[in-house]
Amino acid sequence: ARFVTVAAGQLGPIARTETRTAVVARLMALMRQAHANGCDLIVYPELALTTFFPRWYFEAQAEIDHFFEREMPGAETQALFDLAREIGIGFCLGYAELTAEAGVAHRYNTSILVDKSGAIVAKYRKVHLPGHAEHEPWRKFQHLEKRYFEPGSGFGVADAFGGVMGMAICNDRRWSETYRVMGLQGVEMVMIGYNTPVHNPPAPEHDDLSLFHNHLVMQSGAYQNGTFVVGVAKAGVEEGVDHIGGSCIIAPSGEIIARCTTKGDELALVRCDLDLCNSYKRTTFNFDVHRQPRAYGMIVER
Ligand code: ING
Repeated sequence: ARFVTVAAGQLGPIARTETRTAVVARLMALMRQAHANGCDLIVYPELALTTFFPRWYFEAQAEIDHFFEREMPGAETQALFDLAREIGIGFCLGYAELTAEAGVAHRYNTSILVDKSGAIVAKYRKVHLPGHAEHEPWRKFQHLEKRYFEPGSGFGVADAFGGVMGMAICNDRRWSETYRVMGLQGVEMVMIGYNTPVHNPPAPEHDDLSLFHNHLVMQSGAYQNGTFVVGVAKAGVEEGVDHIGGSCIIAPSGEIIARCTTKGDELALVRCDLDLCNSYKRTTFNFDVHRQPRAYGMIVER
């Protein structure tokens, strides 16, 4: 057995005016509770330090950049890293990353994995940016991720917590390729934060199915790749927009083995035996024995 006791650290709404310091205090409270319950690792939502700002159209880049982190850890987030190291727990954190590459500014919807020593052992930048790039006033609220972020380059895995760990962010979880690319790298636990409005303006007829679709895609991703999946919501009515909860921990069987039932700050936790992945990776989803890549070419054509 290779046990990793993991917590889904679900967050309720973050107000636009809420300071990073106040949010970090909420994250630290969940981290302490997770540690008190024997957790090795806590997974936080996507963009966990601020309100989900892509719901608004901003003209001024300076106003947009208020929501971004220029360094990680920074002044307000250092306390979270210090607590993690002090009590010996790792974490996965989503945030808006502003970085300079060869003197050019780049902005990503980012997630990092931090180990029990407080070291960043993996960084992932969201590949599937949903929504739209221009202001669309017909919508009750905007979804301007295509405007505010650049897409990341791909899905990697990291050796940490005694297993093979992977990350994805929100809309990524709806695309089967997300899990398969990590599955081909032997992933045993995929950590996915999300901010998902109940209402999807382009397809309101899907609204009643938003929780079902949330679980459907993560359960299938888990089963089809023999991996645990941890899905963690920023939930509740945030600046007037209702977001689903449904944070959960899913076994390689595809079964939901723990879930949150509120739409506030809440923990769900499971002692996961990563060896259970082999029951699927060595049989039904033994890729080397059963996959037929020569038949799949269309998937990677432009
Ligand atoms: N949010 C939503 C998500 O993929 C969405 C956007 C909702 C797309 C419903 C399609 C349908 O969960 C983010 N942040 O990706």
